[in-house]
Amino acid sequence: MIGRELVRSVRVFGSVRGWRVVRAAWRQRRTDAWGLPRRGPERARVPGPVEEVVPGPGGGTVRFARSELRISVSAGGTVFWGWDGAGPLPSYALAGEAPEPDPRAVLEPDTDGGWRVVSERVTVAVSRHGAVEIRTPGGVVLRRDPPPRWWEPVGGGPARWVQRSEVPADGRFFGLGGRTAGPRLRDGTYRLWNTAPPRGFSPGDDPVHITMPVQFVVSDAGTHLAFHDNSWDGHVRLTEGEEGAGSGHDRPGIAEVRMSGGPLRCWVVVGTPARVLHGWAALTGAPALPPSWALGAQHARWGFGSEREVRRVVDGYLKRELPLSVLHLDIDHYDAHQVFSVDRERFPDLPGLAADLKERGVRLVSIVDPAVKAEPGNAVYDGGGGIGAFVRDARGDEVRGEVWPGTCAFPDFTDSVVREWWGGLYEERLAQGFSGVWHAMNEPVSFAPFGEQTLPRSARHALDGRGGDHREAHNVYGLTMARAGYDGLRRLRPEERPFLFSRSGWAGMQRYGGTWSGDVSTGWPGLRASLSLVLGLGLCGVPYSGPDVGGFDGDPSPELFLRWFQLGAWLPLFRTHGAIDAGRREPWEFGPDVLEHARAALAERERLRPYFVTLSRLARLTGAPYVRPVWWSAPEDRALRDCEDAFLLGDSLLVAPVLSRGTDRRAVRLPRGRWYDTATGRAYEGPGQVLLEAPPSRIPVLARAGAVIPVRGWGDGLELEVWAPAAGRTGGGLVVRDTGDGWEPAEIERYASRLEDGRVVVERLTDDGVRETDLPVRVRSGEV
Ligand code: MIG
Repeated sequence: MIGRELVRSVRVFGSVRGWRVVRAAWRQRRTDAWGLPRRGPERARVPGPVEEVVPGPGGGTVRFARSELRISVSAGGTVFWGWDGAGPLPSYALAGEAPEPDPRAVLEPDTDGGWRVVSERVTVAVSRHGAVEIRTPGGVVLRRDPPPRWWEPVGGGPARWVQRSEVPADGRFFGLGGRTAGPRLRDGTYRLWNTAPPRGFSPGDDPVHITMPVQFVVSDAGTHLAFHDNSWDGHVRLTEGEEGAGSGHDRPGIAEVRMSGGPLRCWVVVGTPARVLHGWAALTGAPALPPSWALGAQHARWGFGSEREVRRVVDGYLKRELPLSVLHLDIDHYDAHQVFSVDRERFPDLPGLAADLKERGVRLVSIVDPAVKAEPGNAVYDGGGGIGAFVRDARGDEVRGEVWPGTCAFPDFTDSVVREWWGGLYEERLAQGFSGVWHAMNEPVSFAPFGEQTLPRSARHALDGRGGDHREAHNVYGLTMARAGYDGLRRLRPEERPFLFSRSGWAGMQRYGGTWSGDVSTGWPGLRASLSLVLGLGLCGVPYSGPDVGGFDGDPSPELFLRWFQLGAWLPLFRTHGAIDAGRREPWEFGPDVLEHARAALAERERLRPYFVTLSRLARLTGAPYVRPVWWSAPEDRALRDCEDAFLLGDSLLVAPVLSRGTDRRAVRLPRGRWYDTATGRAYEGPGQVLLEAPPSRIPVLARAGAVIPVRGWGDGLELEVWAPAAGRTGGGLVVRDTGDGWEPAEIERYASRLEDGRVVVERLTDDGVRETDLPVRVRSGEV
């Protein structure tokens, strides 16, 4: 087995590198054999019977014979519980301190010798053996966790644990970070270990770059999010429930979380989807607000190879009058693949190029990989070495890996001193004229033909003063690198909001920026996977993401490219990308028809830029993702929970991309209410399914009756597009105007629409009442 892998790796990485990566893989194995304790005999433990209860803020502590459970319900209704005395901190997920406990929430006796905490939004009940139930104020059970179980190594060391949870039989699971086979997570086991698949990935490849122990559960009884705050390697096994299973009894849905170490603690947020995301953002941080230019069209490629080629591509867009907002430079613009360097032969004057492009409305963004070539004389390596920045093994030697530059060292971003040093290095990127950064390879990756393509598990990390190893630090590597980059950019260029997106990450990563699909493979399944990732990440609090339009590898057919482009145009990060040996990704390379249809998609994206600006602001203010599952505002509609091929963009639009070949019409499942096909103006009534035309020129997009949508109108001015409310109904929409790329606070404007004698009227709602709008209004639907 290993033999065959070896031969393949030599072929894949080329012979010199091939043997080097083989050596690296052996080295990793040896490091771990030495640095990790062997698994010896273990002792199992359960909490045992309740013995004592100590009231505390927001709840208190319930002592069992062999463990204790801390419970605290916050003023906003967010629940925390932690076993073995675990509290909310330290945590890489939380934005700051734990939320204030609800002063009125106290532990009180429940039936059967148990205890409960009753608060306005949620009740937590603890049985006398340590089962925990989350109930709605009406008493309906949203989640029931039987007592957990630990396995402790007899010789000491981290305990493994398992926590089962039961959810209502009709419940559906979502989330767990970015999953390729979602958004609805079918029965199966999902690993919690950020992983770069060795080749491009497709639906079902699991795990990929961003895993999170975040479950989003939708059921008739209500919606909730459960977060096991623990970054160790683990698995979540999901089994959907069944109503009336067996002798007419419901079989609950089951989520079983198994962790290889780390605290057993959990946050639960309940309420409508909007409320859950709001609570989640309050806990883990508001999403970073991308600069406005990052909401425009973006083009990337691994292997532009030279300034000339960059100019050729940008000219290609501009001379065809195709809008382009951002161009990305990949690792091939580095000097010999070394981060924070430039190949001056191919890019002799990057600042000049950047200034030129900026003048033409195109920003430059740079890839930043974490691995640093371990070679004295390399300035970054020398600088990092001087402060002990690089990850070491258990013997104290710097850990080495193989990445693009060759033999590399890895900064330990779980050390605040290292973060500060690394953030300072972005000064070089800014001096080269870059406007933003794109983090990759930060799972982190170290090439290896066998074993895992990452650091040894025994590698030591600072973990911000606590000390620990890669088993705990691995999943937060990308998150802490993002923090370093974001904080660095803020310090270095305080007047402009940082633009950063990161391939790997963890719960809370939205504080520093967004993400993208990673190397999604070119093909119809990859197209589907890319939508799944965006939806799942949005429900985990990361609203800004998008795929490699066209797929990462190979050559998309013109049809596939076009359908990917048409999907991408409606996603927050709209970026074409491809590997160094992949085919073209410029819209004009696929023939005149594709070019015309791509032009239409680009034009529509530009027209909707004010709506995207509004959605980005709302995401920051409320935690709601721009891209939402169709059940977002109607989670009680069960058919919607199973609809995975369409999404809501904000409150107003429903987008139904074409995800399969040879399609010119498709079924679209509508939430309740009236919806207009934006292309034909025809009205449809939901709930239910309709068949819509999806010619090559466009994908179906529907507008909610009554919607008021900010768009770019005549002369690029802001304009309100309004879709007539259904008779007897009203509508509305929110608008946040673009205040540029700085930190100016923005105001939410509220608009209402109604019918008056069959005429559509739009008004602005303010604190002092209703006002006429000062914005031009365009009514888009004649059907009333
Ligand atoms: O091993 O930098 O996901 O976007 O083009 C592949 C080269 C390395 C992976 C990134 C991809 C990027 C590529 N990188």
